[in-house]
Amino acid sequence: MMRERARRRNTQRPSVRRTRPAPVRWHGDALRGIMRIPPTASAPAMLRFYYSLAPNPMKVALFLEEAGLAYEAIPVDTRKGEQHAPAFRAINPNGKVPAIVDGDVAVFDSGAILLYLGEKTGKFMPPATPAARAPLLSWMFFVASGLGPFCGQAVHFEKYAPEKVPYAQKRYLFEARRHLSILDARLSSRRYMLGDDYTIVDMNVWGWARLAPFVLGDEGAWSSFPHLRRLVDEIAARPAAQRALALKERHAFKSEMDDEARRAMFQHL
Ligand SMILES: N[C@@H](CCC(=O)N[C@@H](CS)C(=O)NCC(=O)O)C(=O)O
Repeated sequence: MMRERARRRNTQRPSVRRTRPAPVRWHGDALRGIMRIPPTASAPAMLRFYYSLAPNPMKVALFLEEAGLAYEAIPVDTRKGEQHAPAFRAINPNGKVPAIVDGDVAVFDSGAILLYLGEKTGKFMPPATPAARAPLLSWMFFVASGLGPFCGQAVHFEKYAPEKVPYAQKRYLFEARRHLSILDARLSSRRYMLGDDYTIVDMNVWGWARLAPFVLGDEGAWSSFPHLRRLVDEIAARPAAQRALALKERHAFKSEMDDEARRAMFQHL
């Protein structure tokens, strides 16, 4: 009887051979990386992080490293136009990095990813009270709608626009500087953007703020933003920031801003 039961157990429960998904590593191109890797119960798919070395992906790299999350970094070479691959557009219809795929969930836009990961892990977040969420959301959107776009356009008109447009140069440099000044003023009376604790807002700020001299085309720019500089330097000294920046050793992104790169990144040309 017992032997019969054991026989039935063995035949009724076919053994499932769980194979570990073969992770796509650094050598893959964007399309290889974008392919879905089916999760198994024993080995859930690793979070996939689509990145380049630009400021917005670097903030997300910082969070992933700070939180100690396992992730698979998949380079998207925007100067080769890989951001327009249909498989990548399915993840980020906006065709820009960063983006992540976490199980069945895709998230794009650096601020949204920071909020998503912060809420999911509970790390680097202020208390979930209206009073604490108000400055969190205000500063997250300040970076997303102000600091990021104005710094980006300042760099574009200074360094990449095919013609010099003095009015645009002046306006974007002015606005980039103005946004950096607002951050500096905020940090003059508190250690971090939200007070005593290091949060996703500081990571969000770090993405562009660490490049202030480059954005403003002014080597001496830090003298105008001593408090912001203190924050940027403090973050730069963190092991997680060093690991995030070390992503540059992992993949050789195209460096030339040639016709192919311009066609990929400045589609209005
Ligand atoms: N609002 C987006 C902006 C993303 C963005 O502009 N990404 C740049 C790199 S920092 C990019 O992918 N550029 C390639 C392109 O525009 O084609 C975010 O914060 O993630």
